[in-house]
Amino acid sequence: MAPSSANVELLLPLAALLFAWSGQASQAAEDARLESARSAFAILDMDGDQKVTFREFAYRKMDAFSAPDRDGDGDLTAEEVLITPQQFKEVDRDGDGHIRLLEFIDSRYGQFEIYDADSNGTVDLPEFTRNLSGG
Ligand SMILES: [Ca+2]
Ligand SMILES: [Ca+2]
Ligand SMILES: [Ca+2]
Repeated sequence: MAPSSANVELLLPLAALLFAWSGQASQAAEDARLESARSAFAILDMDGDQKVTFREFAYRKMDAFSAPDRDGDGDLTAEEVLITPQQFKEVDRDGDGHIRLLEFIDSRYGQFEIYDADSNGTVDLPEFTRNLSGG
């Protein structure tokens, strides 16, 4: 069950989630988001112990960033990620229309500490989903 090799198709939902979690408010969207959160969590939790460490997060978030980069140019455009123009603007700090890896890492979507609400060094599923639902 523990995914040990990076699989782009597995990581796509994670990438979509990291970039799109504050989207629509409908129940269906919420359910889909929770489902995505569970699969994303499973991807992040490389050793399957139900806890995501900083190291696991750091490793997988790189994959999450590169997975949607369809043209492989090393950064993400609005066409490559599922976010609103407002969210894109928030992450695209220098406003050049491209999300670069450092911009992603600096954004709230890329911060382990923001997920680790109780600051105990690991992120569990409730913490993960709570943060993704914007709470
Ligand atoms: Ca783990
Ligand atoms: Ca930029
Ligand atoms: Ca924690």
